[in-house]
Amino acid sequence: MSDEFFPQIPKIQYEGPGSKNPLSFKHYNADEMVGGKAMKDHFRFACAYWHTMRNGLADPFGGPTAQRPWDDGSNSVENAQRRVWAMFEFMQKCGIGYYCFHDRDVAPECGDLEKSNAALDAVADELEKAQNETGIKLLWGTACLFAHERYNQGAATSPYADVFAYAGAQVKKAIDVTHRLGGQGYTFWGGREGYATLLNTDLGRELNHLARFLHMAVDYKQKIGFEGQFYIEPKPREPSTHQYDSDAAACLNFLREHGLKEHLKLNLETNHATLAGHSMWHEMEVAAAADALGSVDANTGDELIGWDTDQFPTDIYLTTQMMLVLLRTGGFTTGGLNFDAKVRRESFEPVDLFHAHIGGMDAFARGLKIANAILEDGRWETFRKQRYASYDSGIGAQIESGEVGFEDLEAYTLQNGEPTTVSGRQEMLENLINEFI
Ligand code: XUL
Ligand code: CO
Repeated sequence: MSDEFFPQIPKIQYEGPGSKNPLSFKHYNADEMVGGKAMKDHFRFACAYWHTMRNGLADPFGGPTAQRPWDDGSNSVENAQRRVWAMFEFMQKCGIGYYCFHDRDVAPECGDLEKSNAALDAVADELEKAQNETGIKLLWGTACLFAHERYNQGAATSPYADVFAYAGAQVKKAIDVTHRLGGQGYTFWGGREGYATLLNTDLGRELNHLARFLHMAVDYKQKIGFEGQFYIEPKPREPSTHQYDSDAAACLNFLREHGLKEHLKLNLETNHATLAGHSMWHEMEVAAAADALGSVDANTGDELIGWDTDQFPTDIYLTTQMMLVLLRTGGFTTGGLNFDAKVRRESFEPVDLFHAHIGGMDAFARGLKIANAILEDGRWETFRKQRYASYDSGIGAQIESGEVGFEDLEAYTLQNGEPTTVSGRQEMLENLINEFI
């Protein structure tokens, strides 16, 4: 294993809850079996290239602070290629098996598309070598359709057809590179696919353009035989005032309306759920109910700050809730837990990247163990099942199977009289969950 970029830092080991070593896992133990599956296979942890390698930690009030000694700050292909090895050394030392990238995180944008594509190919050569040497895999790739000034009014929803065309060409290349690197998925996050004001916006036309774009992507994927899963990532606002993929329900509606449902699953991000006024638990249940829970961008927001702070997840209630959904739905197939998260601007040293990822992985390990214990205990699941038991037989079963209509319900109720209900027992259930935390 290379020791060039983080020479002071050893490979992070599991030392158990009693360890006082901050550079160790207290709960995440990759090969430990929980509920019949190794921890690492439950989570499929991934590292986000854009935050870990490319985020200088600027905020709206001040410039970058991050110390990244391997990065000479230039836009050269050589610098981009060196970064690949820093990223892979970091992931190896953390024991993270997957990564995710945007085309423009890994390679520079070089003036024209041909040159940018050549730079991307040159960095992809290096990524391929690093993948082969380390066994680390690509969870998903994506294209940055929001940073360059051409995308100032969107990409697929830009009012300018030439911008749409440029975005299509860029995504074609990003899918090619993802395919070449054996990517298990490809994510569409509509960075500026929305509007700043309705005064200048033809909303219906923009939505149709977005659907055309995704259909083109599906056609291309099928043409080249890329078998990775496509994801769409909801987010309600920021940078736009309103983004069309505003939450899980809006995405599902859009996909169904445009005949795309079978081709895309959802990549849900915790901080985006918060911005949409939902809990992550809610978003995951919505996706799971539609059989569209694909992958997760694991982070958290600061509820006292109104923007996407992309912090590392450390809240055990959050990770427990997320793992309850994942365990109940059978877990990830193509997806995983991608730490779409950045260290604070104050945490500018390279070692902080380790503390952050260790904390996130340990928080999920605890969430997994707690969620598994809750499910094995069975009282919670039994309560929820029991609450709906009136639909298991009699009139309830007839309602679910579609055998009865309003006239039957009228006849039934005239005979049955006033229904009885029992308490929802919220407080009892809150106490039950706390037994395991
Ligand atoms: C932005 C965000 C993106 C996507 C990938 O808020 O989450 O990084 O995950 O484009
Ligand atoms: Co994200």
